[in-house]
Amino acid sequence: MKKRKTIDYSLYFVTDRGLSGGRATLDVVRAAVEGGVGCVQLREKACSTAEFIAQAAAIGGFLKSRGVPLFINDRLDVALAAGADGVHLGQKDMPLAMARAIAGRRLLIGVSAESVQDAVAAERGGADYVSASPIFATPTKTDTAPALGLEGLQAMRRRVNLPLIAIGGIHRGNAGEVIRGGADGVAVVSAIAAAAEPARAAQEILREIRNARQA
Ligand code: TZP
Ligand code: MG
Repeated sequence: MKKRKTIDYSLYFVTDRGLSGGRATLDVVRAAVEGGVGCVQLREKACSTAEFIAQAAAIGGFLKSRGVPLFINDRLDVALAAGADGVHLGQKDMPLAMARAIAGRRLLIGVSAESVQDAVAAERGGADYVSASPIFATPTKTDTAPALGLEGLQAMRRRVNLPLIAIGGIHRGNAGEVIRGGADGVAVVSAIAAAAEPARAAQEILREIRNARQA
């Protein structure tokens, strides 16, 4: 898909081949989409550039047929080469201004914010969404800034109008409180990638998100 007007950030799945128990990333993505995720981010930290592009093209082809956008973690070049919908940049990745100068409006750009200042800068710099990172400490990624907690999330919410997506240690047991804390959506890795039944896991997290919105 290319730049549909509204993106459903409610449940955003970030892939991790190491946590997928030997299952192909495409198969886990299929199940996650069946379970209702509205965004997928392909996150590959170790494979070759050629393999990253091939994976992105294959997963992007499937997602396009489902109207679900594909974001690429870190790598603007891979996102452009594979025709992905967006790129997700951390604070140590390519600066937002450079990424926007290269990609223009061809890519949506999401930025990880580790502080209120990061989030405000991302909004001013023209990001399409901000992810509050990490909300809770998580074994999936240990080289993070200190956990923001729900208070840190609320502080960000007060300062940014962009879609705000919470990541880090989120699962069905705490997704509701994260939404009530001001997040527009939650991003998860292990809660879906490592689940025995990723489709069901996604459905269960979505149910918590919807219940929290109604509360
Ligand atoms: N960025 C901040 S925390 C994190 C990333 C990619 C990992 C989140 O993984 P999990 O398994 O959902 O806690
Ligand atoms: Mg990064």
